Order: sequence, then structure tokens, then C-alpha cells
Amino acid sequence: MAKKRAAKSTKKKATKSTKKSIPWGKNGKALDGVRILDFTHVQSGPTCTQLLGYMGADCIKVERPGTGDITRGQLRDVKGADSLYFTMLNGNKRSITIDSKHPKGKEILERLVKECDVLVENFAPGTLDRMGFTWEHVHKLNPRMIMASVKGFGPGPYEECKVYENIAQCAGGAASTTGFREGPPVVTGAQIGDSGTGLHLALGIVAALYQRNRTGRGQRVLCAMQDGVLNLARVKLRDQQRLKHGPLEEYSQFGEGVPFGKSVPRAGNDSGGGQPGWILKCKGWETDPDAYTYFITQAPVWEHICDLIGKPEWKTDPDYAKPPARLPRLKHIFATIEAWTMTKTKFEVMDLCNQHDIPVGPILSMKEIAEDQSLRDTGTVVEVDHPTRGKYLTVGNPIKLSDSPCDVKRSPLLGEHTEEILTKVLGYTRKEVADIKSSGAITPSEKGA
Ligand code: CAO
Repeated sequence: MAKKRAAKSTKKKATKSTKKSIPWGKNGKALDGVRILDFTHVQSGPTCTQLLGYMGADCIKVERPGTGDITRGQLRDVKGADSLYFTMLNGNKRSITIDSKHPKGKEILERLVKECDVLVENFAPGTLDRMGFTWEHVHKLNPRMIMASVKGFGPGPYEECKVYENIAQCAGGAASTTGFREGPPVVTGAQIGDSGTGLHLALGIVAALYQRNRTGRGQRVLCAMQDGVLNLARVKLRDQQRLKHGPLEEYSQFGEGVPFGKSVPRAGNDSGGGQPGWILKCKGWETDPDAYTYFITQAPVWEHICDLIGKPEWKTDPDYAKPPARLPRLKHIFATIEAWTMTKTKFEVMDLCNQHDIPVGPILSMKEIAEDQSLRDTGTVVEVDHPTRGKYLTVGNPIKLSDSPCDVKRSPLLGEHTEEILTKVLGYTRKEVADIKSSGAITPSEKGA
């Protein structure tokens, strides 16, 4: 059935897309007609399916009766309402409760497998197999099904391990290369292990959907969090190899005369690219923890920098005029620039530098981001209304498609769409739904197990 529906919708879309009269953004969404069996929880999997939902896929989130996704109740700020942890990761989805260990629950899940195009899951290794949904079984039920998984590690010594965000950051090389040389490894606030891997998985899914157009069959898509983090930390693996050929001259430790060891060191706020940069204090730093700017001494605008900070003599001084001469003096150069930035607010620095194409960026606090009108205007920060918690902010689709605008919808309540999915998607009759209800397959068991 999934095959028929997909073929029909592709044909429909092809006819429609030839109609030039349909204005941009009015011809449906990029993933219209794609139905996702969203068996994800916590963060990595939900990030992936939310993105697919933003692009038009119908995401049917399967949750355990009674409790649902564990994050509904984690880090709660409003008593009795779904947490922001949950609501900000599960927009544009429908929720159905199914006890996957109940025989009737298994039957409903099997019917969903037949009706959906993609199964996305991020259970602990082996969990889905124990539920009876091995790849072989899923593929047999629906050969067109794409089965996409996030796991902590790929095949190898750690493949059975459970993994959370920070473990992935550590195992993927991010933590050992983040922080200051003198201090311990540091994890970053950006969720590169969870959300980063969800993003990778979403790409794998759309690629598999595209290939299915040609082959007619589904496939497995696996993203290991360690791999996802390493992909984002690939510049550090680059530097590891460069170390064999001498010191990393763009790291400030080179200028400070500190020898390099065998592995890529933590680089503090060094820019990591070929253009040296650092975080500098701005006016008000004594009381405002975010009164800082990132400042890049990009070579093509060096002369403008010298003029702006009141050091015109550096333009011709052989110790400062050319990038290689500056490398051993970066600490002094940034201290001098900082003496100037400390006389301006971070926004004044931004204004003044941008007049000369000098790349700088204010360190924005989350408060400033939440209040930023331009991010609201582009739909990157969106306010949605929720029946039990009221209005909340979420992050909309960071990927902007010119013909597939994103309408951000609130997250579903637990089991909000159970009946709708059972009847409209799976074709159960009212009588059958009543029987399912009394079987305990979609409601919490009386024993509270
Ligand atoms: N009905 C009945 N049971 C259900 C169910 C449902 N609808 N949904 C889940 N369950 C059960 C599972 O069957 C499993 O039971 P068993 O252990 O008896 O098989 C149980 O819930 C727990 O699932 P889990 O093992 O995936 O979850 P956990 O809380 O123990 O571990 C996590 C969480 C995230 C560490 C683990 O899922 C994991 O490693 N996932 C892969 C990597 C990942 O995505 N990590 C990022 C998480 S976001 O920070």
C-alpha cells in the first residue's frame, strides 16, 4: 500500500510541478507524501524526525502508553505540562500510544510498518530486535521501508553501549580538542552528538528515499553518534596529521613557544582556520558575562584593522605587516586589539568593523537570541501555542527551502492522535478501536507497569 500511495503521490507531484501558475511556496512541501514511523525518543532521533516534519513528512510518533517519551517529564518548568525539552524536539508530529510489548500493540505496529515509508529509531542497541522488529522482519513486511537508526557507536568493540550526548562528544574527538590547554577537556553546549547526528540521519533518509525512486526498495541507514561528532571535528583530524610535519603555527601556543605533544591540543578560542581569531572583551565585560566579541585578523583587511585600532605603523612594520610575521606575536596583537574593543560595546565593534569588512561577531546570549527580531522574521525562532503550557519558543527549520516553506506546529499531547491514526491511517473500525482500547495495547496497564 505504501508503494501505491508513494507512486500515486509522485505522479501527482510531477503533474503539479509542471504547472507554472502555482506560485512559489504554494505547491505543497518537499516531503509531502512521505510517512514516518517515528519510534524515536530523547533528543537525537526526535531532532531528525522534527526536521523531516518541518519539510512536510507526516511523522507518527509512537510512544509508550502512560509515560511517553521520557523527556515529556524531564526538566519540567510548568507543573503538569510537557517540558520544553520535549516540546522543542517534537513539533510537526502526531502522537500515538502503543505498548510495543503487547501482542495487539505489535499487530498495530506491523500495520504501521506497512503504511509508512521510513522507520526512525534510536533505542539502545538490541531494543528494537527484542521487540521483534528486526531489519529482516521489517523488510519482509514492507520491502520499500527505509529503516533509520541512531546508535552511539558503529560496529566494533563499543557497539552494544548506550550513549548520551556528552559521551559522543568525548568519543568523537570534540572534547579532547575543546577548552584551554591548561585545563581539562570541555564539552560544548551545542548538541553536536544528539542534534548533530539527527541531522546526519535526516540526510541519510532523504538520500535513501531518493535511491528508492530508482530501485524500488528500502535500505538501512545508520548514523553512529561517534561518527557524526568526528565528521564535525574533522578539522582536528586534519591537524593531527599535520602535526607529523611540524608545529601548528596558527595555534597560539606556537607563538607562545609552548611545544606540541603527540596529539592535537586544546586550542582555546583560536580560530582553527587559516585566519587567526580570538574572543576579546568589550565595554561592560566586568558585569556582563557576554560582553565579548570574536575578532578575526583576516589578512586582506589587516590594514583597516591597524587604522581602526590606532596602530597605522603596523601596516609597514616588518614584524606585523605580513601574516607569517604576525603568527608568533598573536598574543600581543590580540591584547592590543582588545584594548580598543574594551572601549566599545560588542555591537559598536560589529558596526565599526563591518564598515571595513573586518569579520567580527558579538557573543550573543540566549536572552539576546530569544529576543532577536531578525531570527523571528526568518522563522528560525518561532513562538507556538500549546494547550497545556501556553506559548513557548522553539527553533524552526534552519534549512530554508524556497518552494517548501515551513509551518512550525506545536508538539502533540501524549496519544493525541491515537484514534485518528488507528482509524484514518490503519483503517480500524470504531468497534475494533474499542476492542484495542480494552485490550490494554494503547493504554497504560492497570498494574502501572
Ligand atoms: N512500549 C513498550 N516498551 C517500550 C516502548 C513502547 N512503546 N518504547 C520503548 N520501550 C521499552 C524498550 O523496549 C526498552 O525495553 P527493554 O530494555 O526491556 O528492551 C525500554 O523501553 C528502554 O528503551 P532504551 O533501552 O532505548 O532506553 P534507555 O532509557 O535504557 O536508554 C538511551 C536510553 C538514549 C541511552 C538509549 O536508547 C541509546 O543508547 N540510544 C541510542 C543512542 C542515542 O540515541 N543516544 C542519544 C539519546 S539523546 O541524548
